[in-house]
Amino acid sequence: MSKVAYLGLGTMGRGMSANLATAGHEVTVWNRTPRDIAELTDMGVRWEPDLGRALAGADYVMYCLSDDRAVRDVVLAAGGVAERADSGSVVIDLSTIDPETSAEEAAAFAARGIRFLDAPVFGSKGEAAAGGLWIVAGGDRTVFDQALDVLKPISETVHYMGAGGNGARMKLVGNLAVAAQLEALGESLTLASKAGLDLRDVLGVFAVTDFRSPIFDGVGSAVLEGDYSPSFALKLMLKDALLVRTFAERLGAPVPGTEATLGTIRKAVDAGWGEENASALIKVLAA
Ligand code: NA7
Repeated sequence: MSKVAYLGLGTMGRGMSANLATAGHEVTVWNRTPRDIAELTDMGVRWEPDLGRALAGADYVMYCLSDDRAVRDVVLAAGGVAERADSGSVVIDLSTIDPETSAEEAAAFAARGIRFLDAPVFGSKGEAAAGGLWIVAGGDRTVFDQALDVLKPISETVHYMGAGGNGARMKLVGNLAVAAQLEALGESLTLASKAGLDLRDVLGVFAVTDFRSPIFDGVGSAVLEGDYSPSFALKLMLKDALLVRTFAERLGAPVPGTEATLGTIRKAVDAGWGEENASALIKVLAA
């Protein structure tokens, strides 16, 4: 079993660190802000307030931080992970960030001979807690194969996408599809409601047809109950839609649907729903 330094105890980090400990790894967690980790200490997770001490002697350094800014602060800034991780560690970034930031990380670690994978995850709070995430990883194949020891305990599937950066690229490709589905669900339910259809019947049809989707099932029923408690915060979906747009612009790929969804997300965030679940964008369409 390995020694894991796990950085970032947000929604995703709590579930991931718990599952790593449950799998038998020796997990030390660090977070910028002190957190109550009583439920994790029961599983053997150790809290370390000092980043340098958390990194010392780790076989793996893993983190799932909010955004590019967080990765810059924790990893790339002076005194960050790229400077202080042990040269023998394997570093795994599970955050959803710009592939260009991921490339900066890869270069910073390569300069010190440290092995690095970009390995963002699909799934949100429930999948993180259940060890059922879907990981998309880029980097050296040998490093990937070795890292399965710590990737499997947190995931249902682990996909090797090829060269470094391809995990970050795949994640944005997938997030385009997630945002499109939420926009489609919101528009469909609003249209159905205005047409006088029973929305439970509508979801019943959505659940069995050839356009069915777990997102329509899970989010659809929560929306009917007015439940927007965050599994994946709307403010993070705004971050992701902006990343998709920048990524697509660089490549000259048209994303008019994402552009429209971005408008919906912005209105929802401006309405004060950024801390709610990403599905809160549907409230804009229903208004
Ligand atoms: P959360 O629950 O918002 O957690 C974010 C984590 O990132 C949390 O540990 C934060 O620490 C940390 N963070 C955020 N900004 C910073 C900075 N500037 N410096 C240090 N640490 C920071 O997000 P999720 O767990 O839902 O999502 C994480 C990623 O997975 C994200 O990319 C999603 O798109 C997918 P804090 O507690 O605020 O000190």
